[in-house]
This record gives sequence, structure tokens and C-alpha cells, in this order.
Amino acid sequence: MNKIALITGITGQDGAYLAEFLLQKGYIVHGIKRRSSLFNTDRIDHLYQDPHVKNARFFLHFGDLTDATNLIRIIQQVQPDEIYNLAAMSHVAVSFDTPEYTANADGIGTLRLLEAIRILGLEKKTRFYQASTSELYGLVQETPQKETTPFYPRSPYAVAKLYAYWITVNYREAYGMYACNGILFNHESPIRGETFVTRKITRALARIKLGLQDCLYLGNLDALRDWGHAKDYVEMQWLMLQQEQAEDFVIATGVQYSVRQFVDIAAKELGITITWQGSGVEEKGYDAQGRCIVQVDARYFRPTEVETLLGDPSKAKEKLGWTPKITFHELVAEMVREDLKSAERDELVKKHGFAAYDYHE
Ligand code: NDP
Ligand code: GDR
Repeated sequence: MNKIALITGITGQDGAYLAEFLLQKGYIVHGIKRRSSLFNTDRIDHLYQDPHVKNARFFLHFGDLTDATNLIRIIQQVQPDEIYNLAAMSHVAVSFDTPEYTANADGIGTLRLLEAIRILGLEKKTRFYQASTSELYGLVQETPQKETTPFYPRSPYAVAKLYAYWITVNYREAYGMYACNGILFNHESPIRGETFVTRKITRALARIKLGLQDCLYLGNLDALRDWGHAKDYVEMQWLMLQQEQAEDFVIATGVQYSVRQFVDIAAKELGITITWQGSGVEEKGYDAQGRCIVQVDARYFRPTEVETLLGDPSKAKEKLGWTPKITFHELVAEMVREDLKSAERDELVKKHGFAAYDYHE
């Protein structure tokens, strides 16, 4: 019998990689997607199967984490063995603009799913994965951060995720549910959202290389992150649900780079060497021809920043056999390569007289 998985946030970066991974493992995969006025399934279109086809194993349902009745109905229909709760308003900076919505979707949304499992009497059948985050550590109390490091969230996003973390632990303890948190550090890929800093950098530098854009505007260049590859991290999400007992795990690489270093390494992939001048909001990066191609814009500073994150994945290494396959440099190279391809497409479009839109956020 094929196992049945339900993925919330299936149209996002992790949702797409996880769906592909589970389909390869023989799962029947159901995903919840939001209604939007434009198509929002780009990342999973290659997985689409006509539901009329016999033995189809991939199904999408309209839904939203802010709608409890909808979630209960979908879970009742699907009767999943595993639920992966990846849906969230996941942008830290945007959470300062939409704090109430973020609390509703990211915090209470998790409660709605756990309650749905309970209301439907699926506590012993359905295993639950919660997409927790290194943002919980915020103003870090210990370096490197591990499962026992105290939390100090620094954004409405992180505070909402703190609620989700603890309600998952509480349902495990109160009702004996198999529910666990993956405390995942930043993970990226060529399908990372364009407004997260890594993708913003690789996309902009590729466009600058081809003359489609002049300058990349960034916020805090000194921020330090522990960046891994999303493809490696979704495998750990699955493994966490295959253990004898539900436990929470940190997933990280244990290596840290600054945003400035990310820019330098990505630029190097494109044959660009950057010379930095000035500091703080005055800092600028110049190419070999003396053109200013990177500039700090205070608009991208956050009201409260998470300056440094570095994970200690020892527990995952020991209990899950965690070995990330893709190195940081391979990740950057892959992202640059893919963004260069799409910039080349835009260049062609422009050459033939059509406008190639540009969006700098
Ligand atoms: P993305 O932003 O790429 O994807 C988020 C997904 O959630 C999208 O499918 C989005 O739909 C969906 N979504 C947003 N709001 C709602 C809602 N109200 N109801 C239903 N669906 C909704 O995030 P990632 O794939 O990068 O991350 C997956 C999860 O892991 C998130 O919960 C994130 O907070 C968490 N996380 C991510 C890390 C990372 O480095 N990537 C690290 C640690 C945790 P749509 O496509 O329509 O916008
Ligand atoms: P983060 O990722 O906030 O860590 O959350 P993001 O890539 O947005 O920022 C990383 C660091 O880079 C700094 N930064 C900028 N960030 C953005 N987005 N745009 C800029 O122009 C810019 N300039 C500098 C930020 O200030 C920050 O310090 C991600 C999300 O995926 C969360 O959902 C997830 O929980 C965490 O990772 C782990």
C-alpha cells in the first residue's frame, strides 16, 4: 500500500522538492494550494498528473491555513499518514508589515491542523511535521545553536513560529501524537523565492553581467547565516517522520558565511571581482571597470535584525545519519548558473524588442 502524504505549502520551494522526493519514494501526494489570480504552481508543474489518469499519485486541493473548516474537510478526505506543514508567510521582513496575518497563518494555522487531526480521531494514524526555524534563536543565547539552546525570537514571523513550535510539542505530550519540529537553518536553491537574499543576489548579479540591470541594492551585508541546499533538507523532513519516537531536530551545515561573502562568491562564479568601499549605509561594491554594482539601501534593514545564526547538527548526524550532499560553493554555483540561464532568456526577449520586466525587491 502506498503511504499518503499531505503537504501544506506545496507551491513553495520546500513543498516542490518534498513532493518530488515523496513521489519518487512511491507516496500518494496531496498538496494544498492557495487560490490566486495568476498561476502559482510553477515549481510543481513538472509533477502535475491528470487526475483522470489511472493510478495518478499527485493531487492538489484549494485551501488556506487561515480556514479551519477547509483544513478539516481536506484532511478528512485525504486521511493522510503524514502531514508536512510547510505553509507559511515565510518572509521575515514582510512579517513586520503583516504581523497579524503572519500570526494567523504561521501560528494559529499550525494549531488548526493539529486540532483537525484530533477532531477527526487521527491522532494515532497521522504523523505531523512542523517547519520550525533557526529564526527562533533570534538574538542568540549560545553559539552554535542546538536543540536545547533557548529561543529569543526577533520578528513577528519568529514569534508566530515560536507558538507553532510549542503547540506541536504540546500536542505530542498531551495527546501522544507523533508530532515533531524540524528546526531548519536557511536553505536555498535555484527555486528559492526571488526576494530572499541569496536568490536576490544570484539573480541580480546574472542580470548585471548581461547588462539587464545596473545595481544590486541590499540591506545588512554583515548578517551571518548557515546556508544549506533545500534538496538535502527536505530529505531530513521525511526522515524525522520515520523514527520510532517523535523528536525535534536542528538541521544545519555548521558553517557560516556573511551576506557580503555570498555576494563575493556568487560574483566570482560570473567572473566578476568586487572591491568594497565605505561602511554601513555608505558601503558600495565596484567591479573591475569601476562601476558601482552593489549598494547598501537602508530600506532593507529590519526593525530588529538577527545578526548571526550557526547551527550544530550533531543530533541529526547521530540519529538521522545527516550528511548534506551539496556544499555551500556548489549551491552558489548552481543558483548562479540557473539565474544566468534565465537572464539569457530575458536578454533574447529584449533583443527582439520586447520589454524584460525588472523587479528589485
Ligand atoms: P516559501 O515561501 O517558498 O513557501 C511557502 C508556501 O506556503 C507557499 O506554497 C505559499 O503559497 C504557502 N502559504 C503561504 N501562506 C499560506 C496560507 N495562509 N495558507 C496556505 N498556504 C500558504 O517557503 P519555503 O519553501 O522556503 O519554506 C517552507 C517552510 O519552512 C515555511 O514554513 C518556512 O517558514 C519554513 N522555513 C524555511 C526555511 C528556509 O530557509 N527556506 C528555514 C526554516 C524554516 P503561495 O505559493 O501561494 O505563496
Ligand atoms: P531570513 O532570510 O531572514 O534569514 O529568513 P533572508 O534571505 O530574507 O535574509 C537573510 C539575511 O540577509 C539580510 N539581508 C537581506 N535580506 C533580504 N531578504 N533582502 C535584502 O536585500 C537583504 N540584505 C541583507 C537580512 O537582513 C538577513 O539578515 C529565511 C526565511 O526562509 C525564513 O522563512 C526562515 O525561517 C529562515 O530563513 C531560517
